[in-house]
Amino acid sequence: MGQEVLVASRLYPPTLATLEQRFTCHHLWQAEDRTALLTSLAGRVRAIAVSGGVGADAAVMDALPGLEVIACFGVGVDAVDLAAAAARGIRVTNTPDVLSDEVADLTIGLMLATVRQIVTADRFVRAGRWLQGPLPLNRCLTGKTLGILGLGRIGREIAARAAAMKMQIAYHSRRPVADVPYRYLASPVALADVADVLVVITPGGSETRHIVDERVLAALGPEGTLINVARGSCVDQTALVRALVERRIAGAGLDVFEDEPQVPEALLSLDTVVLQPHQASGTVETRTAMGQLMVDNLIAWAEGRPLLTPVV
Ligand code: NAP
Ligand code: 8YV
Repeated sequence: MGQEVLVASRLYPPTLATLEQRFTCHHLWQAEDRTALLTSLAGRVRAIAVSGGVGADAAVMDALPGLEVIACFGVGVDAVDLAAAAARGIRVTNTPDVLSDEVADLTIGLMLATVRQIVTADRFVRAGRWLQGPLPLNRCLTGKTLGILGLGRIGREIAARAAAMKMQIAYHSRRPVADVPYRYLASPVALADVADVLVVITPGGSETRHIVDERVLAALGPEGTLINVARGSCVDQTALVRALVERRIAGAGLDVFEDEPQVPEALLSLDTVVLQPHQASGTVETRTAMGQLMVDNLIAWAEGRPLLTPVV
């Protein structure tokens, strides 16, 4: 058996099986005494495999002197203390690109479900209310403006799908993207102001914390819909709940929340909201591809080859 790897969180079982074929795995997430396990592995374990949602802090890094690489299952690495990793010379890998189509598909699905009230309409039929009369009319997406906050790998896939639906595309990132035909807006507020639907797909972390705040929601306005598939931290959730309850925005489709898996009680009873359990990349095909890329990064590290998808 090859090198030892600390598995710091629950992983997709087929990914774990692949990892265990190649490495000796120690399971921190199952340990009754985490400190004792880390102490017993200090100096031996030089690699961590972990889900992006759990990540790694400076304390774990310090507990494992000799740690060389943290391989994340997921593209977002906001739960990894990247500064602490860089300061200790620890490399970090993630799983970009292989999930972009999947996340874009779910984003379009959430947008349709929210604006066309697909979930509400399903409940309407099941409750027998159709027998009493038709569903109230909802709103059209064709020709409307989709504002994409974060035109990166996933943002571009969302844009391509929405353009095929005959939507107008506008976006904001910190700098304009050279090779796209879409309209650039210089701030999140300016983007929300022109958007009928605003999709958030930036990374999480301190730089984007509450990038959608009270002012952005006000600019989106009572006809506007917010879709968040990025991170819960990107949206001021208290302000969002208030805006939804007071009908100052039309609706929201949310895959991510500030304190997952907790969802604010107020959202559960709102028909203008569609809620998902952070499942945008959650298909067998895509989770398998993400897992393979995470394992392949670790194999490259173990064999002394360049990492496939390094973050730092
Ligand atoms: P990416 O290619 O790095 O794209 C990120 C985009 O955000 C870039 O356009 C970037 O442009 C922009 N951005 C970064 N910081 C910004 C800021 N402070 N203000 C405005 N724009 C900013 O990443 P990706 O692969 O598309 O993934 C994006 C994120 O989606 C991930 O980090 C993750 O958090 C989230 N995600 C969620 C799920 C889910 O299950 N819901 C699944 C996958 C990914 P500039 O650098 O030019 O600003
Ligand atoms: C994963 C994600 O569900 O890739 C990301 O950033 O948020 C999702 O694909 C998550 O990372 C699971 O660990």
